[in-house]
Amino acid sequence: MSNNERTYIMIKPDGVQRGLVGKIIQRFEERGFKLTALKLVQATEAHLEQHYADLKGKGFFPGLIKYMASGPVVAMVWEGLDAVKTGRVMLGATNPLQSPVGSIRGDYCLAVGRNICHGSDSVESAEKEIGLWFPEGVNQYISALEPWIFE
Ligand code: RTP
Repeated sequence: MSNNERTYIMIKPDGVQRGLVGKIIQRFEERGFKLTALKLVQATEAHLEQHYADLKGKGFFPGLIKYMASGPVVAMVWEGLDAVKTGRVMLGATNPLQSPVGSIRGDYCLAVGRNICHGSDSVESAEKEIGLWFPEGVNQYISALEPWIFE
């Protein structure tokens, strides 16, 4: 493996409410990624404002924060070859209208304001987001299944 990236993937409150947690996790498992961390979190608005700090000032920002705080999210770290880029491809485009059928958003949602999942857009933002959502750390488990088999 030429890299072993980590990406932060989050199932948003609408994805949790609609019962899509299992399906989304299944896609990452079946693709070959390793689940490194997972938890259900009711995030505060202050925490979400930190997560979406780059979007502060956008017209949709207040609505986005309210939506993201409206219920629990599933916070996850997935690890493997090109996890960041492949994770984004698996999610689809930000707007479900532009998301190909076969991607998570292309199969399960319709509106940009209810797009059910988040994935880091670069290795740098992944590390930042993992630190924000898992301040306790994600490497506390020693797996007997090393090295990870992905092919
Ligand atoms: P995400 O961070 O959630 O993975 O989304 P993204 O990188 O694909 O897109 P970004 O531009 O960072 O936007 C973050 C989230 O804001 C909501 N949004 N709403 N109403 C709108 O026009 C609008 N635009 C963006 C979406 O929930 C998007 O995922």
